[in-house]
This record gives sequence, C-alpha cells and structure tokens, in this order.
Amino acid sequence: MKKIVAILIIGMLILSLAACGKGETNEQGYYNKLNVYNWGDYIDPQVLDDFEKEYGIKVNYENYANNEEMLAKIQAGGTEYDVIFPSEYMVEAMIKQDLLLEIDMKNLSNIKNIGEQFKNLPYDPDNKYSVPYFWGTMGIIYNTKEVEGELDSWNALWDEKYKGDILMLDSSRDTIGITLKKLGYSLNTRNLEELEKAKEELMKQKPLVKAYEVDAYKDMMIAGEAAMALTWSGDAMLLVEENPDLAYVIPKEGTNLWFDAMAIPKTSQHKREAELFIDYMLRPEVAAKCAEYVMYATPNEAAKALLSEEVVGNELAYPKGNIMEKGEVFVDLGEFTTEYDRVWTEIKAK
Ligand code: N2P
Repeated sequence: MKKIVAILIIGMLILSLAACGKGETNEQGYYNKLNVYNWGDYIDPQVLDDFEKEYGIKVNYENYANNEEMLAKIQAGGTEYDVIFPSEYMVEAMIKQDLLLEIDMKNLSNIKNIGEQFKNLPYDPDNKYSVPYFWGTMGIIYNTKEVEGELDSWNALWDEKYKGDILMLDSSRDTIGITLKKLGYSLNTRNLEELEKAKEELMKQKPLVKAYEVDAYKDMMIAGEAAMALTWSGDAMLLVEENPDLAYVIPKEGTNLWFDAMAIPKTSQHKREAELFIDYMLRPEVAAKCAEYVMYATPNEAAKALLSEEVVGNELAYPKGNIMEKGEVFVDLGEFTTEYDRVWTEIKAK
C-alpha cells in the first residue's frame, strides 16, 4: 500500500513538474499566454483582444523596427517568442540557421484562404515554415504641395532641394536595396564594389536625411513635416488617405517586391497555441480586419473578397497581373549579409 502511495505521489510530482515547464493551462486546455513579436503598426489591435477573449490566452505583444533587430533578439536567446513576422529573405535566413519550427499545416484549417500565387515561393519552397501575411512593393511617398511636378525616380530622394526634408527607412536591406536599384544594380548584389557604390550614395544623401525611421515617419508625413519618404506600399495607402496632399509613386528604375510571413521561432514553448493563433489570423474576417486597419495588401483571397472594391481595385496596393513581375524579391545573402550589416552601421554612425 505504502509503495503504491509513494509511486502515485512521485507520479503526480513528475506530472506537475512537466506542467510547470509548459506553464499553466486554461479551461479550454490551452496554455494561457502567447508571445507575439511583430513589426510596429502591423495588426489591428482589436483582433488581439478578440483572440484573448475567444481562447482565454493572454497575448504578450512586442514590436520590432526591422528584420535584423528581430533576428538579433532571437539569436541572442533568452526570449520565448511564439509567433514572429519575418520578411521573405529573413524566413530563408532563419530556415538556414535552424531558427524556425516546422508548422503543421494540418492544424491550419484556414490555410486554404491563401492565394495560389503566394504559396511555395522560393524563400520557403514547400511552405513548411511560414504562412504569408502581407505583401507589397516599395516607393516614394511625397507631398505634392512641397514637391514640384511628378516624381518618377529614386533620384528624388537625393535632391538637394529637399535637404532636411527627406525620410529614409531604418531597415538595411530596404534602404540599401533601393539605392542599388537607383544605380541599376540588383538589390541582391554580392558584388562588393556595387555595394560600396551604394554606400557612397547613401553617405552623400545623409546630410539631406531628416531621420531613418520605420513607424513615426508616417506622422511626420501626415503633418507635412517632411517633403518625401521612402515607404512600403501599405503605409503609402494609409498616408494618402490621412493626407490627400500626399502621393505615392513606384520609381521607373524598378522596385522591391516583398512578402512578409508568420512563422514560429524555435524559442516557442507553445507550438500548439502558436498554430492556433496563425490559423485565427488566416480567418477571412480577421485577415480582412487587419488589412483594413494597416492597409497593406493581403494574400488571403477569402479576406480580399470582404474588402471594398476601392481598396482591392487600387493598383498601387494590389498590382494586377503576374505579381512576380512587379519587382525584385530579396533573397538571403548568406555570409555576405555581414557586408550589408557593416555598410549599414557605417552609414548610421555619426
Ligand atoms: C509595417 C512594416 C511593414 C514592413 N510597419 C514591410 N515589409
């Protein structure tokens, strides 16, 4: 009898210890917390509240400014993020560095809502590790009251006339990338000479730049505090709506076509809840809510059907035809990434 009691007690101890590692579960049997790490201004906060209510899972929500900041934080360890939102080249880099968990697509009942053209893209060929979230292009947003004539070239961001009135993105691949485009190079170049030329251009431009920023720059543009900014298409839609004096252009030299995704980093202790969250984000009405709120283009066809014709008919947000022809997509540069990091540090240093 004593033996049986002892075994039972030990058994219970082991079970409760195991449960401790996983944290506490709620009435629905889910772990009660989820750590989500995303770009700033990139979700409708309402959908987080709704998720918390529906599943009894508290969402700890944190923001990052750019892909590299997110990567550094995860590489450093000590974090327990469950869901992150990397861009395509970062998905590719994180797969190579073994930083992502495979997603069990069987658990994503809503994955069917993603349009075919967004599936199995080169950065995650079998869609094992990522689920598309938003996509778009890059361009220049400018104030038509301050800028004479129509802009059509990346060179505008180097125009001395607008000294102190130009905003650039605090995102190395994006800012260096469009500079490479302006020079007629690939934005994935691994040619050191081309990269150095881009650096020279950005050094020349620096005295003209009011700030390198990714979120607050929008308020500056809305308030008319800057003449122009390098921008992502979704931000541009929002800005034009907030201030009708603003216009968006995709420069003639060509642009970047990008895809941001949802992924589960290896730091996650709660894959089941992370998949639950991703599947929730794929629901047509949830994806549509986010698309309406942030104004980026959704790859979710069922969500798109819920959006107004005014939104999905806008070709600057939703380019028609074969989207892969709309710009050059970033790829992971492997070891050569350190050269981009070095150049970016040198540009940002005083
Ligand atoms: C949202 C940033 C969008 C990033 N604030 C585009 N890849």
